[in-house]
Amino acid sequence: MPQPILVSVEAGVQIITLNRPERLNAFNLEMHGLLREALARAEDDDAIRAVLLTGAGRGFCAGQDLSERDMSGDAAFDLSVTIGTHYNPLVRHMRALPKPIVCAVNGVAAGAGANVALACDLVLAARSASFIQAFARIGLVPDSGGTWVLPRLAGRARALGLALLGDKLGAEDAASWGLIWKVVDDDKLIAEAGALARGLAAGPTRAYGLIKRALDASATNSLDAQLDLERDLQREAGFTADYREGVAAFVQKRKAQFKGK
Ligand code: T3D
Repeated sequence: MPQPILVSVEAGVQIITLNRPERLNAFNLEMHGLLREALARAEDDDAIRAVLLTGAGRGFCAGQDLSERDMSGDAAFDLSVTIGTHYNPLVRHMRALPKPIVCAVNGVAAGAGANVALACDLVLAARSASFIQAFARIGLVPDSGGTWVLPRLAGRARALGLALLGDKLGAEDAASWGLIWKVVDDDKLIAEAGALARGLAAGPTRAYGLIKRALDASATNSLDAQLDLERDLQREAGFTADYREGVAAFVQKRKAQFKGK
């Protein structure tokens, strides 16, 4: 049986490919487990300094594998179990990972698949890709952080439109609405996302982790609290070898050689 995710490491980038193309890479339990392991390795292994997430085949990810939900009997599903055990820890881990995650959305991203993509740090989408908050189509509520991230990125009106209607949002609109970083021609997506991830993997990893923390905290902090946090994080950044290298390289008019320390 093919592995439901493929993981490799190249030039400091951990490449994770969701690999159930015949199901548009929908999440099953095995995929959740392997993804969790991959992210744990990305966190622990100093040789990994960025993550690139993408999908095999024509889709990025169609969310929960609905064929795992057998509706033939009367049994009720307590969906808080999978959300609490798999999706929430996944999104929390991605947001808290102290290394940047680039997402290459190669095709349709639906349901939790859309919101997992939006939980990444730099999202590139192929021009033909799309995002669908498919939940209401099957009587559910957006999960995996969708109700948090959508109004913050796109505003309430657009978030409600996406969530209530479950319409397909094309990559160009997703970019112009501020949901993603940029749109790339289909045949250039992987090369461009890979180059971006390799650039990040050669960057000041500790500072990147602190930047993620600062921006995530800003969603709930007052300006006062955020200023204090920036002071504390800058203190931490100022103690890194990469800060010393960055300033030395600037003064010596050369390219910085960051080590991620
Ligand atoms: O249950 C819980 O634990 C709660 C958690 C919920 C999180 C969620 O993500 S809920 C939302 C689940 N996802 C969806 O509702 C999306 C379902 N898929 C679609 O609406 C469509 O497939 C797409 C709009 C994404 C793409 O449409 P299209 O026409 O390009 O492709 P298709 O023909 O529908 O799909 C291709 C194949 O993938 C097809 O299989 P087949 O007929 O060729 O054997 C289809 O059944 C399969 N597939 C697509 N999505 C899923 C799926 N199989 C299982 N689960 C899926 N989510």
